[in-house]
Amino acid sequence: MKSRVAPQGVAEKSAEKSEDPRRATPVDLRSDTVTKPTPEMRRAMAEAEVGDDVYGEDPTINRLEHLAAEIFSRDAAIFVPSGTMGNQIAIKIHTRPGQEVICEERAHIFNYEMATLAAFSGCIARPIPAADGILSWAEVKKRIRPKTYYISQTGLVALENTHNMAGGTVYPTQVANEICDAAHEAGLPVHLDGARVFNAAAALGKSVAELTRRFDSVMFCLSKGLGAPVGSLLVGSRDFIEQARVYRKALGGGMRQAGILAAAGLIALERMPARLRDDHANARFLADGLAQVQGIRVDAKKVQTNIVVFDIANTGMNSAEFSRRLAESNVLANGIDPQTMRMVTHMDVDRAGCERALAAVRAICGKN
Ligand code: TLP
Repeated sequence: MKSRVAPQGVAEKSAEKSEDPRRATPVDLRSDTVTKPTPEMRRAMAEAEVGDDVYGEDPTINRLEHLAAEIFSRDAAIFVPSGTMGNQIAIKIHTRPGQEVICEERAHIFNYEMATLAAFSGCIARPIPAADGILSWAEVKKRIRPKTYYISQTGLVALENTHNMAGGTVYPTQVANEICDAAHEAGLPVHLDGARVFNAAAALGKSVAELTRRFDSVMFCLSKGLGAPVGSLLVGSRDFIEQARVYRKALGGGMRQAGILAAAGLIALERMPARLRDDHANARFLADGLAQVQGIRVDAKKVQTNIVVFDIANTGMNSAEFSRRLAESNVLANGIDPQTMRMVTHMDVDRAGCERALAAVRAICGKN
């Protein structure tokens, strides 16, 4: 493989018929973070009105924050450079050092945020295993620590919707609402890692406001399925967002003429939610195809959004080998453990790209 990076316009180019897959344009299914800004985004970035956002003077950032607050029916929002920073600022605000954060055991905040909840907030995670990554109040309740002075105390419940490593699974709104209401009754705030909450909304045919109304704070990403090059937002009450400004600065996330980024973010937020169903249909197409391949186990019916997680234990390959052999056909996908692979669809992979990915999988699994 010459390059690990997908060039711009993969979607159009992958449709071109190529005789030799080793010379074809990469089909990059490693993540929906790999998308390149659209020409419209690039134009908007070049022409963005900017100012110093640490002084609150960047008009494009201000527009993006207002739009995000409006879409989520909240008081306020703050632009942050990454989903990780948004989640960790929220954890910092909601907790005190020495507390526990309840989350599902495959949660991003627990596994992929460099233990920042310990390093920055002084907390530990209280992870709970849950089928398809979807917690219930009954399970959460059991992990809330008794209010005894010599027992570490629960400070926060954090959910993830869609749940990335469980395969892009979606919280039924009622289940999430029940957790929020009951946690509040128990005196606990609830944060949503909604990196892909627009995918959840598209899958359920509901608005993100409806899905997230009962959460105390929500982080969502512009740079995943929505296709922006950089950025996430944290939304919540005015007081919460004022505190978030302090911690964003403390973490080095106070950017200056960041309107250049927000300009692409505005296009992501205004235009891209409407096309997420295409990614979901492509993911289901991939899952249906993968389910037919000998040695692969995947329940295609569970693929609701843009992520396909599948078991390769019976292919005789581990995930490193599987990825390496796919890459020889210019199909990129990563393992999440030695026997599990993940493929993520996005705006730079079209149906023809998915067909190519399936053909490459069939070829390495010895079936055509
Ligand atoms: N997820 C990335 C990797 O870090 C695993 C990916 O390729 O899917 N919450 C969730 C649910 C996420 O999936 C991610 C990124 C984040 C937070 C963090 O976002 P960034 O990468 O912007 O810090």
